[in-house]
Amino acid sequence: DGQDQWWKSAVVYQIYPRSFADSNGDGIGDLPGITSRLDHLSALGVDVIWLSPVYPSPQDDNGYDISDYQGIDPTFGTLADFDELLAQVHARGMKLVMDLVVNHTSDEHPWFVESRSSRDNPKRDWYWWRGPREGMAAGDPGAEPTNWGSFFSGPTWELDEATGEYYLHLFSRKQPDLNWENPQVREAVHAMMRWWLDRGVDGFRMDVINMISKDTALPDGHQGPGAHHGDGSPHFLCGPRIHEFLQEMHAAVFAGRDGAFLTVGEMPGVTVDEAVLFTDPARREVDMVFQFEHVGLDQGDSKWDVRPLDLRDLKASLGRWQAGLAGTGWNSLYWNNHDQPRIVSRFGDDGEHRVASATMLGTVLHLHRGTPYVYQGEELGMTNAPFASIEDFRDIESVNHYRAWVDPGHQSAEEVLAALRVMSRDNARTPMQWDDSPHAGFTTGEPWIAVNPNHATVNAAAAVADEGSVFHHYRRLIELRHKEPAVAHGDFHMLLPHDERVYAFTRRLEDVELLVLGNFSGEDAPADVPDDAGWAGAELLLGNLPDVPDSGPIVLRPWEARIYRRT
Ligand code: ISL
Ligand code: CA
Repeated sequence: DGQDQWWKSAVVYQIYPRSFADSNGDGIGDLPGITSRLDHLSALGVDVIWLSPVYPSPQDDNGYDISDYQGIDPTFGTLADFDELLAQVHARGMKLVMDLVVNHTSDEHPWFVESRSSRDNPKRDWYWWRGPREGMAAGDPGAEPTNWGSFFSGPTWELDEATGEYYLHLFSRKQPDLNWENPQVREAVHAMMRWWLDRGVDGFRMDVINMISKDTALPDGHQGPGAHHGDGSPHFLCGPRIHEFLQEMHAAVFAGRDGAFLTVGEMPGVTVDEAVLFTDPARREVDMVFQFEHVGLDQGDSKWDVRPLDLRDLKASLGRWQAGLAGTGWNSLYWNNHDQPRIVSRFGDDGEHRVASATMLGTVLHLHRGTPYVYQGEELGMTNAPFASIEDFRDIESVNHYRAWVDPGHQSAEEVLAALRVMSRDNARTPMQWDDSPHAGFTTGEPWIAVNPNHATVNAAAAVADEGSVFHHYRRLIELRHKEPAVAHGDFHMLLPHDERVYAFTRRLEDVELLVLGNFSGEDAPADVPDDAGWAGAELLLGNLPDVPDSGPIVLRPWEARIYRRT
């Protein structure tokens, strides 16, 4: 029944190295900085660390543009620093998972430098090169081979003047897409993965891995009225050979290797049905996927079209994923990562009810069926950043979006800034708040991006010293997953799908039943679940507010969460 799969009762902690801890005062986090802070993670109790990219990189997209897969960027340290970090992680009984970014490389990777050097270079076919659209000349407006828009604004094609052809880049122009149709590309990636496993790493988080198989005909995408570009995603998301490529990777990299590994595929736009296929253990593709449906519910046509969350949509979405992967497959659970705004600012209340709402959100998430991911600072209830002007932003996505909309006058600077303040990825990338000292204990130098001024009160030192903090609540949630098998392995049953304020569900494993309740509002809310008075007398495993009455009916206070257990 899958209980042998160790990652089902594990919790993963994501480190964004640039913003975690700086050891040498250059204002940028690094590997020795991480090593120096591992006791924080041991105290929290996490099982696995996922490290965002630390490889040599021009840092156009903060390391998601890799120029050497088998090294460490000098900004972050050396391979010796890496080996030391890995040894220290293992010494604490944790595992380390690397970020695998192989949909694209940097344009400064030697493979691409060769590929662009001439049309008949042996590596030409390692990337997607195409001539201009039929009947047009290279460089003509609209001559790009397809009408696709890049994730980071502008077209997905860049003209290489020297050879007169365009190359494909779904992300920035410094992130050319690898051509996975070419078997040499696949073999090179597999060899690189084996090299890291030989070094001792425990698995991979696979960046946009459902984009590696494209429709080789490269058709145009649908272009709505007023849109600057077409939507190419139907032609590159979960493309025709994606399952073949992942099965081949598993066979070439993991099969027959001793060890307990974790693989997670980051898959924007993946459907429940596709996710079942990706995570069916019998198919040997990946252990779990990262899906994005629930973090798109407060967005309209684009992520910059910000809308309020309707809690019923969140329950419908997460509930559908729980049901869809109940029999076969496995969920990842997350509110935050380095691409998402802070959850307490997004679905909670980062003012008066910061601690209550952060702990409620953590409770609801961690009690779903799946492997929870904690993003650095989430365990402190870190909030979005008070960015004043575009000069405060660093993220290529945010800066490009601003230029693409404000410069030509499509929107005012204030309109664009209002959306950036809510949705920009930089909200997640402000430095980790270790203490209340001037740069939050992150660096002794000038931080590469501003520290959130609320570090005076929101910081790890204060949280660890306070039993009522977000940190200790997350620690208890992680401990609960380790101790109570129903959390990892129980069935999931959603309650109150139409309630606009209360999130409620049960988990059941054999004769153990858990009831999980969360109030997503700043008002008292009755939890109108079947037998609530009976539940009120059951064992309260964990709550986020003091003085919980032990008789019903159950009325949740603002942002209150409770977990009951009965047999
Ligand atoms: O945040 C996004 C833009 O709105 C997402 O579309 C994001 O780009 C997507 O989830 C893929 O993310 C991953 O690949 C990107 C990188 O910029 C992200 O940081 C990474 O998590 C390209 O490598
Ligand atoms: Ca540094």
